[in-house]
Amino acid sequence: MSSNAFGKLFTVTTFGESHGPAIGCVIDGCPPGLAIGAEEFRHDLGRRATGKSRHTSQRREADEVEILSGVYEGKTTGTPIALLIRNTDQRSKDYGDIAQTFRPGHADYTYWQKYGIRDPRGGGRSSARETTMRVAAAVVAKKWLAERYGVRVRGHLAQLGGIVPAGFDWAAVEQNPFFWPDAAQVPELEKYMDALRKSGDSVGARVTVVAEGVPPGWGEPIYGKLDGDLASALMSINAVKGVEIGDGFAAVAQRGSEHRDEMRLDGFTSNHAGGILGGISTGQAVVASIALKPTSSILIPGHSVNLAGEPVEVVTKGRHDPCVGIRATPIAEAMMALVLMDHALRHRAQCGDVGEVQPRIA
Ligand code: EPS
Repeated sequence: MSSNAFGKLFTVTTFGESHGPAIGCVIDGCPPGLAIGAEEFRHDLGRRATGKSRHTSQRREADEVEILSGVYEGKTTGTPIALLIRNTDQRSKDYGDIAQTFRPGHADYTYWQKYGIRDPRGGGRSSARETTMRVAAAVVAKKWLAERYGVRVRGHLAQLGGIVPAGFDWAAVEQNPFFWPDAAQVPELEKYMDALRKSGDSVGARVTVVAEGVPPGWGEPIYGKLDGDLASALMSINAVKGVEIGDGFAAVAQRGSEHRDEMRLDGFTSNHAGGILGGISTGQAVVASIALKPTSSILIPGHSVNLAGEPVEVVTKGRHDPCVGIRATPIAEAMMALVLMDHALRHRAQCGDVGEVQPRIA
């Protein structure tokens, strides 16, 4: 099995390598009649792209989407939607040394062990470049979810290294290159990132993603749980080492009386569950967080071995992200939207006739 596809009714298959001629995806199962144009991909792809600030990789890709199929006269036809983005700013000579060795903490080693061959240029298939197509596919999912159900998916950086938001304002998130919810802290983040870059090191981050407007009932027991599928989708993002739904690991230290979300007819009084109970949405906001590791492509020398089996010291040069979490907010949103879209269609297929059941918590 190769596992480059996911989803059951709304499926997304991605293909391509970081330094190959192009990357792309095929979306299958999209309902017909959704208006979509190539220009609609620009906003989210721009939010995710490299080179937008000095704090990310300086590779400059146009990330212009070509719609190859599945759309006729501006509307989806129900047939597979193929999207293509051509790579234009590869600098493969940066990877000359890496071709002969393995970056400590990178998939270089595990791809080699698995396949016995690898495309080292730009990290090949293991590169975060692949996430471009997840974000592109999710533009379709986000639009359908918003139009059909009023669902809104948005995210923010929730921790950068040791720094946590002092305040919270959704309006601030799109106004700075970090997706940070407290505008007053942006100078502190810039100073931190400048010093980090100068040191040649990298740092981890936490991203939180929230979907509002999800109706109750999406998700399936037992092996198709909404939180299970979300965890799998979010964990599939490059560099993710942890996923939390709602209170996540904080639940370990909580009492039942604290953790439960009490119910009144006019609403739940809290949302420790992150909008999911028994693998099925409650109608509250679906909330998930991811932990992203510090990137392994750093200038600090580290011990490794080369293809000849000799000990070597590795220093990774090139245009790398000192904190990949800075660009991960649109990617986390994308995976949340793709999972929700799949579950919306799955719920409609089996339980579309059930309708609204009373009592419903507002
Ligand atoms: C990446 C390494 C860099 C990043 C790349 C992700 O690639 P390169 O060395 O070719 O510049 O620029 O990110 C993107 C190109 C992108 O679009 O996200 C890695 O190792 O994951």
